[in-house]
Amino acid sequence: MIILYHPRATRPRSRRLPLAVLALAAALEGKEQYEIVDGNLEDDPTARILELIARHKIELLGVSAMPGPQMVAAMETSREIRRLHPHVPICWGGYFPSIYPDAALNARYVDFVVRGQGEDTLLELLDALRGNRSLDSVKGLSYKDMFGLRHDNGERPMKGPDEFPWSPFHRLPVEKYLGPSFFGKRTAVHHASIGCPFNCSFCGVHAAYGNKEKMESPERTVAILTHLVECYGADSVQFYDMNFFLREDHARELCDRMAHLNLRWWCEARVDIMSRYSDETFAAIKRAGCAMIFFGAESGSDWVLEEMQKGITTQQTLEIARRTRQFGIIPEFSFVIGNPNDPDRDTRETLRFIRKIKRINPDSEIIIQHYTPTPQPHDAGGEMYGKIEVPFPDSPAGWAAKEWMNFTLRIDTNAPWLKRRTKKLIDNFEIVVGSRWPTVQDIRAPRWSRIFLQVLSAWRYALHFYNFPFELHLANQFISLRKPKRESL
Ligand code: B12
Repeated sequence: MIILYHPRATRPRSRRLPLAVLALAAALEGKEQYEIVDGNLEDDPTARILELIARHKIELLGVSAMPGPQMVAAMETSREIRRLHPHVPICWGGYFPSIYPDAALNARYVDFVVRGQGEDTLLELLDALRGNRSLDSVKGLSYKDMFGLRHDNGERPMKGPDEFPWSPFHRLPVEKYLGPSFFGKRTAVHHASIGCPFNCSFCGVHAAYGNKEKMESPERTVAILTHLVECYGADSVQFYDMNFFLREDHARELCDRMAHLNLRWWCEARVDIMSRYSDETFAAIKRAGCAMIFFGAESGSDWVLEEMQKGITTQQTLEIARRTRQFGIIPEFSFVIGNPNDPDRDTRETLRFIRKIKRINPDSEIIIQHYTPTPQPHDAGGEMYGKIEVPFPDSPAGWAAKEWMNFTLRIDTNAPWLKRRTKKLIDNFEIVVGSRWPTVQDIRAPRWSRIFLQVLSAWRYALHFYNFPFELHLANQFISLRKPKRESL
């Protein structure tokens, strides 16, 4: 038997379908005996894995790990399984080992690392473990041999979603994953493409997947959504693709095909691409049920956008703020502030820019994060923005330390180029703007709590006075609004 383990990554109320292990399960379905263990669902996933080991012969424990608390949970379980059952081979896949394969393989409890897309690599690894092929013929695999020597096989070319079978939803209690959200009572998730063709210098997708994007056909996306609606009563969906809209003709076709499902939905898109879309396409997107679009606006400085190879302009972001308002779609703008070259100027300009966005479209949701360096792949020159060198930890345990967890979660990167004063300004502005315009996405927050935060913060925002927002910290502690995009534990 093969165990596919998805360690806990979020609070139970934010639990969503574990797409990574579902994609792997699709590759195994009908061919292999396997079991999914989801830490977002089970109280004690390690105990559940131990129970499976006691009852079956386990050929492989496949562990999915994103950087952050999910990696910590992956580490703790893998360590325990290795201690109690040293003969069970353990393979890590997902964003953490794809971006930091060295750190993952340095752990005694990780035998194999799958980099990037995992379906075919997993099948070939199983073949190799059964002696039907050699390990070094498995593309996308890194491993330690019996002498402890490290091998990194070549990259695996990426395949499009249509080349793989559907997720075997019946292997999970889907109803437990369709929780209420701002978008509906039963919100599903779907990934309708894989990868991203852009080279933004701070993004982990490029580092894990290279710079290609392959899209699912509109027919298949709509067939899967129909299944989620008809079999499980989904009334809303969040698309997790990096770029849900890459081509206008594809966007039109998809929206026209899905409109009859009456779903309310959220997706991620780029301001440069969407600012070129016609009014008819915007209207079709709205008609199809789109309620909110996440945009990586990143900075209010064009020189920073250029340096980080983002490929968008501040003018395009303002244009999107205006057009989303015109069509009644809420834009969610994310910023990564405090870049290495001139963080003070970048911060000043970006805070001013956010205020401008709010004037154009007060409904805009604002997400503020600290610029966090991510290793860049060799094909992008391997150099990080600002030519900085970061002493990344060389083991999962190193990454689990508090300072690196804060780094990963973009709470405090401890960046040597960022003065504490500038960091404070970013954090203070975040709390002021987040109180002045509390997110609409926290559906549990009562109306009075939003009004209270708005009243309390109004004078600060009006006077541009962000220093020492003690009262807002206190109020936010009690009200504790959900932080979109920071849904980890
Ligand atoms: C969904 C999601 C979340 C959800 C997770 C929901 C859940 N189900 O638990 C939530 C909202 C909780 C979340 C939180 C965070 N996330 Co997140 N998230 C994503 C997102 C949007 C989609 C991931 C996904 O489902 N992909 C679809 C599946 C099919 O693809 P996949 O995961 O890559 O899996 C494939 C391969 O990796 C491989 N694989 C994966 N696991 C395994 C295991 C084995 C054994 C094998 C063989 C192969 C394998 O095979 C799979 C199929 O091909 C990605 C961005 C993106 N679009 O990819 C960011 C992303 C992964 N997140 C990221 C980050 C930073 C975070 C946070 C740290 C954010 C924060 N500031 O708090 C937290 C940390 C979470 C944690 N607790 O550890 C970054 C990671 C890169 C980086 N820079 O570190 C990403 C890439 C976003 C970005 N552009 O930067 N996230």
